[in-house]
Amino acid sequence: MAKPLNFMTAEHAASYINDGDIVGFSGFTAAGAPKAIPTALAARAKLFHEDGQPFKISIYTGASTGCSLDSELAEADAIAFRTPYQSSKELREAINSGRTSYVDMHLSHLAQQLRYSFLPKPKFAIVEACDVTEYGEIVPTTGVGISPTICQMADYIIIELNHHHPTDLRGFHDIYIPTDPPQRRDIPIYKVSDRFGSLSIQVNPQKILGIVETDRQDEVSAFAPLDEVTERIGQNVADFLVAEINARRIPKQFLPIQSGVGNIANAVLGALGSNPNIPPFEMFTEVIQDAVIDLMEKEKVKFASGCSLTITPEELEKVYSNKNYFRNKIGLRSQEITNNPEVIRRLGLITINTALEADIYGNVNSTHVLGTKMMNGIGGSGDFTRNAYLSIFTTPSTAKKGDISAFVPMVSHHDHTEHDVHVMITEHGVADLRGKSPIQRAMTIIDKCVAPNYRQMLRDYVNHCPVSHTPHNLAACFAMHTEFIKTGTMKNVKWENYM
Ligand code: 0RQ
Repeated sequence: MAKPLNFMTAEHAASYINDGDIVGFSGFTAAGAPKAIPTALAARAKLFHEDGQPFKISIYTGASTGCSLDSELAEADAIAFRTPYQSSKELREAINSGRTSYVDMHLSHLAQQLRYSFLPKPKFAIVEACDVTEYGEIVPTTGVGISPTICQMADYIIIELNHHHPTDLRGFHDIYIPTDPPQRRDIPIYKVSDRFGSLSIQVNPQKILGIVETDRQDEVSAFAPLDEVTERIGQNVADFLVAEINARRIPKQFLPIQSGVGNIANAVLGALGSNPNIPPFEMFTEVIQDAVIDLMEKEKVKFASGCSLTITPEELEKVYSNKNYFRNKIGLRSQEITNNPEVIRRLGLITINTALEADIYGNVNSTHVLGTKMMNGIGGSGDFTRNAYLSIFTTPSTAKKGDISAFVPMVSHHDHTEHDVHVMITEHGVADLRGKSPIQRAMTIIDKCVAPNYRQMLRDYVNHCPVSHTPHNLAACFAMHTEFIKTGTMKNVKWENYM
């Protein structure tokens, strides 16, 4: 039965939410994340705190969000619990100081784990939409994330109807919630561009508590210009993939690409796009970022399936001024589908993600600085890497002006294991780890990827270790980390002090 739309202010909407409530928000990255209600909620939390009263909520989202959500609520000390991913400085601080409990999850897992009751269900779903009807039809904006599932599970839904996004964004989305086991069937995506879901999220209109009208652009920031290191990494990835096509390990028509977010991913896409030996390709990815739109205009990217259009306002303007062209080239789906292992394995993805730190045997840490401090989270990198046709990790060979080597004897936290990582690429070169034993992987990584001034140090580590399948000295394997904590640099490690 239809329910008339009940318009209200953001403050009024926020007033329904109380200390201890669980709220699921739409969006994936800053794209499609609510803005007005979280800001009003942060103000509400501050008022409670000034009055000496507790006010903290639990938050589920697709991934990271914009600053109005994670940063403002973290600043107001209003987040008790957060999952599955974040990238906000303020929230990172709250997590690492123990004020916010954080569960770092594979992004494909969250929606189904909510439906399985592995986590408590959200009381509220706050969802940004470009259109909503009195019959409960919600058309998301630029990010889908976990919106279909939180709308299904929440007791109440509040809509931020954002007029910045045209209502004819309808047609970009492909919404589908898989049936849960034991009834689950295959997800019928056999080509990247296959669509099989609905154009909107259908909910019981009685659950829609209210509509808050806004006109705000997504809080997506621009990329830093390419520097020499990111450019070299991009080039090395492109050259490696061309060599793989020539060696016929990648079919000549190429395979779909997944690439992470950030400056390196942008450089990699730029390099793939400008390389004449890489044929026009498709993307089956999470985040569709600026470079993808440029490559679509040049007909180098034929189709992109993703969870969000995380693009700067200038790029979004291009899409909106040519919607009919882009509607046939972009499919926005929930992260349960974009990151689905079944589909990733079937389509044969080339996955390209970034390591924070890697070890000489090919294990990757994407999340924890010095093994303890959370940076962002694993995001979708695990979903894609484990199921890839060909998994690549990129990283600059050093951080903090060379005082940190990205390559160490043993990673201080494990996100992606040696079993999943096929290729490692830095500005210095490409370490192809396929079919290599641990010691062969170590020698390849040291020779091809490690910064020249750390190569002998890492060779010495291996040579000082007792012969074994994976040579390690447990007293010394974190010496580079320990030395950095003590002295501010990894450059002067002396193994004899540790072994
Ligand atoms: O810190 O800015 O204070 O100097 O870490 O490093 O090189 O700017 O790299 O922004 O591309 O992020 C892995 C975090 C890389 C990201 C990670 C310091 C370094 C700097 C950031 P400063 P860079 P990026 C799909 C895929 C996981 C999720 C994922 C990430 C800061 O790519 O979160 O892949 N990935 N999702 O100085 C200590 C080291 C360090 C170090 C770098 N070894 N030790 N600090 N830094 N290496 C997307 C989604 O899932 C949504």
